[in-house]
Amino acid sequence: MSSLAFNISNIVVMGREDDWIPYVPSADQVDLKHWREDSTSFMKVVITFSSTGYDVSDWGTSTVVGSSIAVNAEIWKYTGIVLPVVTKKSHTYDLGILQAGEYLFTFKAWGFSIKSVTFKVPSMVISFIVRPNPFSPNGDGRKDTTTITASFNAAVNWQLQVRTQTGMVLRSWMGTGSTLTIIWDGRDALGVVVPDGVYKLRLSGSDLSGVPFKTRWKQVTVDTLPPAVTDVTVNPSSFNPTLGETTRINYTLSESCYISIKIYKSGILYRTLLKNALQTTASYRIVWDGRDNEGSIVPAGTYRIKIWVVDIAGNRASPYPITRTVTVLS
Ligand SMILES: [Ca+2]
Ligand SMILES: [Ca+2]
Repeated sequence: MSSLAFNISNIVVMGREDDWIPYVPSADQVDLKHWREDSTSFMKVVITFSSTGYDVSDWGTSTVVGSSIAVNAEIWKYTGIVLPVVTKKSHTYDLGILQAGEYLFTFKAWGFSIKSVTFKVPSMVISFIVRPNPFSPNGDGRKDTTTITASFNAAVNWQLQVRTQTGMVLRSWMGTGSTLTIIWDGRDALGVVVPDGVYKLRLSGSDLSGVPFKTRWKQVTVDTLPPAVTDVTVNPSSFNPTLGETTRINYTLSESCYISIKIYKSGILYRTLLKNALQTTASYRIVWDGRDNEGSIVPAGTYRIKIWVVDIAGNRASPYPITRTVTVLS
């Protein structure tokens, strides 16, 4: 718009003094609107101009001092010929995650306060994390507990519950503060480890003046069942890589797992085919071309293929590793 105005003035009004001068809008030209997306606050500023001869070269960045937020924009007016068309220019400021409270937002131009608006940020959950998930409270030393952490934008009285899918409360904790860390050992209130399954975590509470914050939910999975690895075959059981032959390692997984497959001879590692690869429930065929990790064809002999399978909750398939042999011919 401004370049159009510039062209018009140059062509139509030869020799006229054209310039951009600082401009300070009036309050009724400025519209301020606050909203939140999740826990992040935004402020949209819309300025209405009476013609095309205005520009905002810099919207400024928001500065927060206590409960006051200010932005300072640089706005220009063109002194040449312009089109008398109402134009709007807008910008949205990301105010970030604000502590609970009431805020005064002031829009300034060239250091002059133009318009202010107040808005409230209620207390709320900022983060709610459960990790590891799934976990396996079976006492084998791997992922036996899960850690639930949460943070709030104010000190709150919180309550955390573990519930069944049908809403029965199995375990609960409460406290006061702006963060929480709970290590759940998979036991209910009576100390009994809950059965495998998917449970609901419910985080609720209120700020210190009693105003409740929005309740948040998360799912957590208890899985103590080791994965089943079936139909483990190596086909063919002998092959000659110097002739371009390969062999295939086949297996079927009962659930999503991390898989490592390594090939050894006399205890020496020759080839890593998979290393902690995440694979979903399916049948797999992994090809070995008879080469080592450097790409050279391995010496003839009998090799051991070791397959380590662990599910996401840390349960290991038995045996660990699963072993098969294959003969390399030359
Ligand atoms: Ca475990
Ligand atoms: Ca499992």
